[in-house]
Amino acid sequence: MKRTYLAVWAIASATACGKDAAKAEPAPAVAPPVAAPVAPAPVAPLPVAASPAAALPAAATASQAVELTATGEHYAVKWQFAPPKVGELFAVDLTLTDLAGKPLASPTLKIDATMPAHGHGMMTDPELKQTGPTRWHAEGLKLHMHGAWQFEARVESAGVKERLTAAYEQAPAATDGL
Ligand SMILES: [Cu+2]
Repeated sequence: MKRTYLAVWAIASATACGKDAAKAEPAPAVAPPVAAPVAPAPVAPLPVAASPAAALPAAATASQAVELTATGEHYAVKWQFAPPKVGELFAVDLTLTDLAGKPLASPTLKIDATMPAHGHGMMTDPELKQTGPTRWHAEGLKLHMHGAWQFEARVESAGVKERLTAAYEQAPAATDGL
């Protein structure tokens, strides 16, 4: 009895496989139309890149954003952020271009903030994401002391490295000095 059932199952699965295989063959004929929707896909990144840029002016006007610029020999970096409070996490938006304002070829960007007079950096490790051809967004920065900070961007594109810095004076917290 068991053998009979096994045989039936075997035939059933063979038939099923055969049908699937038969269905799979006409599929290539359907494939060309599938390839067509793939072509428009590369267009999608453009609207995506445009939306963060479009969102920026609203955010900037909403909170009187600080804007720091650093121009080097090869690159220009702009930092924009709402004025942070001492010890509170904040986010920054960055714009990175060449000196003509154009996007870099496959750039890598790393950021940091330090207090050169004290020889220390931040106590957090910000998360940086590229959001457009010239745009980055970072979360998780924290200036844990008031005083002279230096925002640092390390850029590399096509083998050309540059470190760009911009000074920022962190205001004391309202409770400092009490
Ligand atoms: Cu310090």
